[in-house]
Amino acid sequence: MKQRYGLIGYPFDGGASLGRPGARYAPEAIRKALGWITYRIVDGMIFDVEADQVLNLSEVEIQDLGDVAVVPADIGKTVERTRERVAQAVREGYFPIVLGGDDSGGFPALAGLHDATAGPIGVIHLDAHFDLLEESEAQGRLSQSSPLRRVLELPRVDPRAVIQIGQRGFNFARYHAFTREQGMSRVTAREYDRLGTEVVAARALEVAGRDGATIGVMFDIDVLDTAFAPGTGANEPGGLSSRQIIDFLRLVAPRVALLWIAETNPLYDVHGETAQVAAYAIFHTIAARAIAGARPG
Ligand SMILES: [Mn+2]
Repeated sequence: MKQRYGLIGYPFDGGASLGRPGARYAPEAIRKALGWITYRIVDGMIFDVEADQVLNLSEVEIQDLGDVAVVPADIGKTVERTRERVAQAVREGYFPIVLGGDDSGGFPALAGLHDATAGPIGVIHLDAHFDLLEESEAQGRLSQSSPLRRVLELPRVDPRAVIQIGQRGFNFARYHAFTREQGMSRVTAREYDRLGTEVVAARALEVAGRDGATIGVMFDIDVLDTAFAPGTGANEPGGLSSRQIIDFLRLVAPRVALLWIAETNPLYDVHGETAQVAAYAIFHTIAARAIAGARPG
């Protein structure tokens, strides 16, 4: 059965209401970086160096579905259109790879998956932050600080099927109680280092795959340490390495149904390094799924 991957751009940063705008340029930068990988596909074949095998991608379709018709002055309309676009792609049999944009797109990406599937939805949330802001005057309810909070409100999302990975530093006191009360799981950046990628990936699939849930990955590039992903809106030292995130994604990829990748900010990037990590994350996901013979969903 043919594997279909649909790239959908979310060139929007109106949800970066307190931080640094510029993520609207990320879809273009990531596509360009991805081109440096895909041009090595010749006659459907590419050498997956770390898997030590040649992948035959003749049954793998990587389709650029273009950008969501975002409305820079209207985050509500932008979110709604994104939700519909992602749902449509899922219904057409694509594994959506949604390219942010700021993290306001995380909610509609998961909501689109939710709308187009049946049964429970699980979430693997890779992020330095919690993204659980209920609402604020400055940021509203749909900003880059709220996507996971809105995802938790979707009818078929059980908070016990949500795992947050890579959080660190310091945050608002209220999130300590909230995450516990909800029954969400968390592996901090420090704990990730202690446990190792294989243990964390297994735990992620166990939690998010609860009750056979369809799993979406919300990947904020700032889960990576500043040294590996300088081009982002809110750098937090002490994060994961490129090695860790690539290995993690390869382990969970065969079991997931959507990849949302957010917060690459070309205006703050250095030599395009951050966009390159994003592109690597995408192609390693595709490669791992190709090897596993995974189907959409
Ligand atoms: Mn973040």
